[in-house]
Amino acid sequence: KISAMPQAHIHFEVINGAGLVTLDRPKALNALTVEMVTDLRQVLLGWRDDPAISHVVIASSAPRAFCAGGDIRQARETIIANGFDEADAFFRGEYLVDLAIAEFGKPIIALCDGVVMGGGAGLAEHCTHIIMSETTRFAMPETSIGLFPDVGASLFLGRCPMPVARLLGMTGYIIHGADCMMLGLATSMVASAQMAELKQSLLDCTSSEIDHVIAVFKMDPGVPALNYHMPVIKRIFRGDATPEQMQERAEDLALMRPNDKLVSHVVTAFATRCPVSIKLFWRLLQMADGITNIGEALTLDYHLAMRMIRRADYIEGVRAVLVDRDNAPKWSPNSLALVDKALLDALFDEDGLRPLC
Ligand code: QUE
Repeated sequence: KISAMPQAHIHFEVINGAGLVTLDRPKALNALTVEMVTDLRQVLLGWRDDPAISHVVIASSAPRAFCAGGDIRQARETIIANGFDEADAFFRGEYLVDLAIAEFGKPIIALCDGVVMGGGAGLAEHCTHIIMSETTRFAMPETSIGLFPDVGASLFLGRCPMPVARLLGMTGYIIHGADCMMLGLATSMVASAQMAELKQSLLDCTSSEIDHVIAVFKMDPGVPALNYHMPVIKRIFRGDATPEQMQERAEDLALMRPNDKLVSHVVTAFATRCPVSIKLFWRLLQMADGITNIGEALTLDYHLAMRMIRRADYIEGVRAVLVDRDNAPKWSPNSLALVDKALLDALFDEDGLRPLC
């Protein structure tokens, strides 16, 4: 019924005993609307309790993108037009889908060709099988729009080495499939040209055959580019330095290594991304050891998101990146040093924390 709706941006099929989810909003790189996440959760809850469904495949109709994130432009517009209720519901809906994936109880396989960013990483990272390819571009870019890496990133980035987690979450650095394999953010690599055939084989197999099917298609991920950069990543992000000190370390390194693309990315990120977002995620990673399950992680994300979308930085960040595309946001406060402990304490204050479900 849902997939028969005109213009639906997500489709559901049952093929043999397997469920197939197809993200189909290619012009927006499958950015998730409130309708898409609501439908996806309803279908997953039904399939979870349906003994005829043995496993699920989540794929995209377009090889360019698995999913670029949540439709934060739509969320911004509903805030401006109607206040915060719809935006709160959108973020809650997105996190409830992530929870439904994490708690599905049967294998869920994400076929992650192309862009896997923000909310797209949320869909993929809670699956039991995360298949990437040589075209995969993975990132958590939210610090550029006044938000923060959410969708359970305190868990899946929290499992990465701390300097790498900080690089990815605080600066939105883009990594590839081989890097994701090294970091445990992907479980297998398959050539992009083979992805359609893999999908068909996964729909034709039983759940006990999944690992064998993937093994037949898998390719050598190759050398992760991040390996080469690791000494510099550690020099900038290791230890108990403050974000201001990390920014200073990056600027010092840039003088000695003017052609190092990673260092210049980090310098630019600290200079241009939302200072509150950067410090919030730095604090969230400090807490990550104490966050032990996905429900806790997503409840905290929901709480933080409701606080963050009420700040002017969110409206301004989405304006600069997705609406006017001038990439010149005016943040308030506009430097890391001005984001003091009291400001962060207020964002994390658990008074008024509403459980996700
Ligand atoms: C940070 C984000 C997102 C982003 C850019 C950021 C995000 C998202 C999109 C996006 C991309 C292409 C589209 C679209 C949205 O961009 O979550 O509608 O066509 O969905 O810097 O978090």
